[in-house]
Amino acid sequence: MTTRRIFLKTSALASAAVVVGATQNVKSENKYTTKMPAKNPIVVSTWKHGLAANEGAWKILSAGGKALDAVEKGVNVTEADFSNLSVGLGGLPDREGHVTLDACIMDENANCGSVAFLQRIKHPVSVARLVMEKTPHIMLAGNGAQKFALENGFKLEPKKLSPEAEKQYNEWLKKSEYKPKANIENHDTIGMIAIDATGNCSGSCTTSGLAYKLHGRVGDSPIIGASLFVDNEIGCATATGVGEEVIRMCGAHTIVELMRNGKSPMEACKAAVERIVKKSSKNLKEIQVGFLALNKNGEVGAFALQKGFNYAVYDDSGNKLIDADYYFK
Ligand code: SD4
Repeated sequence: MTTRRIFLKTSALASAAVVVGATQNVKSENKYTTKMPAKNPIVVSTWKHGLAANEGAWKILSAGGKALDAVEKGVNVTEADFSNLSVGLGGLPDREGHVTLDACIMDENANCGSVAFLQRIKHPVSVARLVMEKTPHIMLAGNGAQKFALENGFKLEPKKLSPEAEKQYNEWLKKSEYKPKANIENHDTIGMIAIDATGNCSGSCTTSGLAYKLHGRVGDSPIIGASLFVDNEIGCATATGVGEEVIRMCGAHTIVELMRNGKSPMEACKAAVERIVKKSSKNLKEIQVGFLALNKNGEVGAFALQKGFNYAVYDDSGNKLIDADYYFK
């Protein structure tokens, strides 16, 4: 009995030491890392359009609202922007001219929901939230996801490309060459992760996916553990870029596990990119993958394969866009 008690006491001390060690291990000196004391709320999201999305999320967070509501309403801003070429119905289509949407959401209790290959619905992330809240499932795809959305009050939007998407698609059709260009046509998925005033984490991700993909292709964005992962004890991570590379190494989940083992968000994102470089047999010089992570201390980190990835951070000092460090210099 006594031995068991001593054991429990020492293991409690040991885990406390690990937690302290993890905190001390966070290095914030790199110019690409945002230095922040433990504070919340905070919301961070991928790419420049993250600035507007963060505004939507901050309205909720600054009023004491839940991280889950913030990450849904925040990315709804991007989904509703018909001029955005890679999120929502204004996105570039697949090679047959269809816009097909992927999205997911995850909360502090590991509840999660997702939709894949969803067509003609304006807010896929909100459908994903309903999958999480109203069904015994996590993922719905294609016609079934659309049927579920319509049954739950979502409207079927017209089947039409945005003027800019149509123009670019018609241009693409002349050669019909499938070659994703880093940071240009394919890399603007929004992933958003947040901590609310009570210290709870949640995340969301939503996209029209890679432009000119095969009809039926689903990327990482609706896959929990690939584009998004939340562990309320540790923090959260999200991904953008060529989804095949992210799925292969369970990107967001890998990053959260690396943070659990003591890495700072920046170190974890960097290690995940290095793992892609080590394991992938593809020509990575021509594609982009970007990771973004937030730990429970409110520290943010990001890392990408190529120059050009940026992310927006909103905390009580305001909303700012930051360039991520990258692998191929
Ligand atoms: C996908 N990860 O469908 C998405 C695309 C993306 O920024 O992130 N674009 O593979």
